[in-house]
Amino acid sequence: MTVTEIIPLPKSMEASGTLRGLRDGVLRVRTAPSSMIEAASAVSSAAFGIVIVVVDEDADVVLRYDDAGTSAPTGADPRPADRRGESEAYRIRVEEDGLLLTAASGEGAFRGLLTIVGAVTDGTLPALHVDDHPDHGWRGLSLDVVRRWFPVEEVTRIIDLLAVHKMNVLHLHLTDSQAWRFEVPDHPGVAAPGESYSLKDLSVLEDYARARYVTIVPEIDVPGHVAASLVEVDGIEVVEGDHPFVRYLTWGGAGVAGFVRDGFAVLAEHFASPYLHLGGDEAFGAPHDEYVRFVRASAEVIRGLGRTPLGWQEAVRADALGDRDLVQLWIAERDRFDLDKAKRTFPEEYHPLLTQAAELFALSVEDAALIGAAGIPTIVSSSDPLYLDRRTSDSSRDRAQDDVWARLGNPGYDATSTTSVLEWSPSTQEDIVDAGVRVAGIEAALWCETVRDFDDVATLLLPRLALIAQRAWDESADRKDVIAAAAAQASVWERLGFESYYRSVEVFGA
Ligand code: TNX
Repeated sequence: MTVTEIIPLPKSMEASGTLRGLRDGVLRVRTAPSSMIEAASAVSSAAFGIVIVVVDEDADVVLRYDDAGTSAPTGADPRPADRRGESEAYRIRVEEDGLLLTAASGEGAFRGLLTIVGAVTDGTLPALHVDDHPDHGWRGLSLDVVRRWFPVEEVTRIIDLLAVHKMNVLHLHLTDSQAWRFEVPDHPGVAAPGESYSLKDLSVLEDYARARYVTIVPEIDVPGHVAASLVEVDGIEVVEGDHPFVRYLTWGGAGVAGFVRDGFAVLAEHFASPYLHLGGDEAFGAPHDEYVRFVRASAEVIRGLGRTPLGWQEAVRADALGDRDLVQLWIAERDRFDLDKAKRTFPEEYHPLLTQAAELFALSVEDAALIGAAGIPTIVSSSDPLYLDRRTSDSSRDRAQDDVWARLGNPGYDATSTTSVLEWSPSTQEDIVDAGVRVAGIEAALWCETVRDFDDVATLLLPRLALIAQRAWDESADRKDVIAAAAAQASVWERLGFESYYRSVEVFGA
């Protein structure tokens, strides 16, 4: 019997027949009661319809892990630099009449339990023999909650999906030109009315994610990407560039430094993440010295809060990040700015902005070398193939869905096939290899300029996110097995509320 219905596929997994049937769809685990089991049960019921309970005898699974019953999840520290996933390692063996799951930590035990419930077939537990741990300690998704508003309930659904696919970072892009999405108490006018997270919401999200070993890494995107969101907000000075769409902040601007400090302080208070993201991308129009000053000052604010700064790749040009910080590489070679194409894609009124963008993007060619030379641990988010707002080039087996790309997805990117990520890894990306970049992890990104509803979210996310989860966990898995495992997840995605996943012919067949 082969089990192929889990994604990411474990590093090593064999199933020698069936072990026993689950009684009443419940998985009985012998271990000390802990909040880890409660969270694993919540994810398992939502995704697989299997409840996990703690029993004293006659268990299906005997669970041993170092901090059994004592430590609550700390919020997975997706510790990046050079640390592989030791703390997430787990193994499964057949023993007496049940399975023995051993793990180095609650986190590893959580991953192992999800492997077990994922492997249950027709209510029957297979005789599993598994040795598993991830290649990358940071396996993330960046979610743009600005261009489209995501209520708390939708974010928690996405957190469950991440947990099922053993991903451990949800990067929340909380501010952008269109809106500011969280409450900052001293600046009451800033948060978008009715469509922003209250302080309580932030805590709800943090607790939910943390229980599931997902770290929320929150971002304030400054000094660019502030076009409309901060204009006319209680005394925050926004500089108007030489085009109406070009606006940016300067550190010396009235009210700016205090506001940015207050914003990061709120995030530090509500999120346990060791990392806070300062944005720093596409600061169109900002003079270089102002940009440098801003990024350095923001990084200092974050350090002052006892956290580690992380910025988009442009931030490296400010010489503000070092080998104890993190940087996020996103501009893939094939997406380097094509001014002529952009001018054809966007209306004339945007052209002056596009020219400024082209100048800034021209600098991106050097970023990987700067990052490599500075030894900054790097989260790889290459727009090709990790940007999920890219349209897919393969068709859907559901004819009606074929038309979706007429409106969904970023028109500036060339389409690529759903499974192209299976041919990609940071170790095949030339600029990373040539510059000797220290890879700290992998993060997909969902930008939402064209997203209307949650069905659109599902279409863009899946099945690609599952394939990315596999690459981040173990890139040596066999391509055919990975595709089969992804196809077998459809019922899980439906249960979790992602019914509109893309029926890619490459994954589901014609
Ligand atoms: C670039 S990625 C952006 C986003 C857009 C995205 C569209 C990044 C750091 N900035 O603001 O939404 O492209 O794919």
